[in-house]
Amino acid sequence: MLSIIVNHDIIWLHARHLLKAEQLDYRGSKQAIGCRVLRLHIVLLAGGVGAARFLQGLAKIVAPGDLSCVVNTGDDFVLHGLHISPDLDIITYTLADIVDNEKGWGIRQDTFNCFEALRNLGSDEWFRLGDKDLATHLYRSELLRSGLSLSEVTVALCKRLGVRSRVLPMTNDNFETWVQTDAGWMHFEEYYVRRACRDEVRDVEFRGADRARPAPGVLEALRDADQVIVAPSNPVVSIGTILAVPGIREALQRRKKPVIAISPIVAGSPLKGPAGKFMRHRGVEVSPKGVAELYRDFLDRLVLDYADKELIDDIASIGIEAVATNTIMRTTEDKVRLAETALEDLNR
Ligand code: FO1
Repeated sequence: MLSIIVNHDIIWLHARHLLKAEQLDYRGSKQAIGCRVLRLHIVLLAGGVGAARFLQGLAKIVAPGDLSCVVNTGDDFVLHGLHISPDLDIITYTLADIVDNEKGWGIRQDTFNCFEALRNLGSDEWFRLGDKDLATHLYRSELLRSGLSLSEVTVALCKRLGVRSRVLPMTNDNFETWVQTDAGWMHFEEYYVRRACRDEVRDVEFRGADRARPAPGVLEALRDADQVIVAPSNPVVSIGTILAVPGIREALQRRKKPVIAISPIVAGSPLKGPAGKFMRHRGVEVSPKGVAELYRDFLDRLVLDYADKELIDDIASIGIEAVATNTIMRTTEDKVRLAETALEDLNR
């Protein structure tokens, strides 16, 4: 056994031949001790904050070059003429290890001078763009205006931020999630941030879905991955959007290798956010069983919380194996353990 000290982390690698330059800054953890280093390709279907928390664990046990994230862009919108991609940024900042862990979005220790100045000018600001985050949006919007696609801009941003995993927008085409409440139709971010998810959901539309094409590399990644993991994100408006891009759901259905999901619902409530309201609107129960039903045509295995272990047989009755573990991610150790559970199929 060989030990290497990298950035004060001690990583034990079983196999010397795996000691390649690309792994030297791969953030090993105590959980990696005694584990083999995975060399298989993993694809994560990801929304925003919930996915990012899970990704923090996954990125500690999968080398950057072996990990791709297919990210929801249904939350994208234009603000002050800038293209905002909330979930792409949360995932990119997480992989760059600059995400604000307290908020779950934005850049750690960012300031909000521009946001405050706009408010002082009387602007009706409701979406808090930090100053450094604003630079990301200026950079992205300028590159988009120069003719680059969202995928190409994301590659450029990842490169600048030192992210070596692949971050793939689900589509480069216009796709927006709109929500109808008693207050009328509104963009998802307006529902989520401005109205703080307080209204009941009357209807949901994925505008542009029928014309959207998967971004380059998405279908190939889903076809070739040794394992696809569906993050503990909102199954309707974070993962459901990805599945609504024509061709993506079918690519998952065609897979021979496993697709695993982590339930974002524990004991009848979402870990975070309005997933319950959206699942009720979809007519499924707010439970891991409801999650399994939404994914039943492509899912092999569902990881649920110990609190829901009595649902395991019920979920087996719709043809999906369920395993119970602790899915509440408070510490880094919790996140790594959950990622290890999601990868257990690879050891079978
Ligand atoms: N979430 C909020 O609750 N309030 C905000 O002001 C806010 C700003 C923001 C800026 C950039 C960014 O990338 C994300 C931001 N988020 C904010 C998070 C975002 O609205 C949600 O996490 C997702 O869209 C839902 O997945």
